[in-house]
Amino acid sequence: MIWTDASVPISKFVRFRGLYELRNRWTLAFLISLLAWRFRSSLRDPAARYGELLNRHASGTSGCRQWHAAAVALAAVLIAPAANAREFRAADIQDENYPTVQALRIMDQLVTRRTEKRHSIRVFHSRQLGEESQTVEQTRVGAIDINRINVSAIGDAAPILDVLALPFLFRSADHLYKVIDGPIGTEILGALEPYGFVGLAFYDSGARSIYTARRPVRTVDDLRGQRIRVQQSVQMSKMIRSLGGVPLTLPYGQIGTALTANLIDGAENNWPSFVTSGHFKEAPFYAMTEHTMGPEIVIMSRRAWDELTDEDRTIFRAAARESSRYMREQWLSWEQRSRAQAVSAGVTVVDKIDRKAFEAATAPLRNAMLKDSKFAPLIKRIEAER
Ligand code: GTR
Repeated sequence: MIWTDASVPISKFVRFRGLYELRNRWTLAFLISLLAWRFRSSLRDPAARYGELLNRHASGTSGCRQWHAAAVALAAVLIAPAANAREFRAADIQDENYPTVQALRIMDQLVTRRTEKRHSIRVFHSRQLGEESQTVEQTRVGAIDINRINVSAIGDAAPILDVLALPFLFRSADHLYKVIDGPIGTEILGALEPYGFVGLAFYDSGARSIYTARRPVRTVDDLRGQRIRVQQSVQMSKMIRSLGGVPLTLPYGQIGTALTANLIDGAENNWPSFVTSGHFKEAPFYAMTEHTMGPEIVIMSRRAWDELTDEDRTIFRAAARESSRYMREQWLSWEQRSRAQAVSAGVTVVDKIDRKAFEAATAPLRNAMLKDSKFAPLIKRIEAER
């Protein structure tokens, strides 16, 4: 389906915003007529005005003060929107046409339209603002306003997100959607403030699988000793170790070179990342381990959030959520197309995998997290979701 602006439902707050603007315009009109009236009456009869001013001064209600107050109020009305108006910087390490980047652009369109161009979002893709480990930090300190990032890549900074990236937590895409679209998802988004972020929405990321350069992975044993690149994430490193592999933390942008230079034997990712990054050319064995379905998340820096009015916050949140619907419409066909492209380029897909064996080997990660009283109830609620 093609996403058009027209297909975005006009929500109540847009109508409310219209009223608010109208009210502002009436205030402005009132203040201007007040000033005009004062100006005209002083022109009409300067002597009488002078006498009136003296009287008012004596009675403590100076006309000058009224003039001043009116002028200040007018300036406030005129200047306030301009001072708030702002271009927000959004980071996404994926390429220009990747669905997450397109979704951020949709978010920009919605924000721009609904704030009547007071705010907009400039999307920096392809690691223009750095790799994810850097953009997380920059978002925390407020140098980046919005960040689209994978939950694993921010899990060290906001451990609650590691729950969503636990191996074999989700039984299916539907299970994942139920969780992230429902109250649990809203709760997790709302729980990021203590870590310095504001969660706006989740985007799809499909399932991640392991791909290798020299020998295919069919069983857990096949991973023994293979050097597998992982995101900057303690949990992902532990996961590869639990499977007998050797985890190597590398930025996304360096995987291609590391594969070519034989510094790593493989990596793990979803179909669209495997293909758009070109890794399929260096690592032609894709094993459908589907070990995690950790989604992408759109976060905002606390600093940028604090600058927004309540009304604008509602606009940003709704825009992020609506852009995620767009993203989901794209995702399935992106997965299918990417897989087809890889296969036609000669990639071997290992889809007969004993996933139970992978699940058993990685179970200690889940069990360790279950011992943490902060996360145990959340994990159990996610698992119980039907
Ligand atoms: C992708 C994800 C990126 C990044 C990357 C990686 O699936 O969209 O945000 O985390 O994986 O493996 O570094």
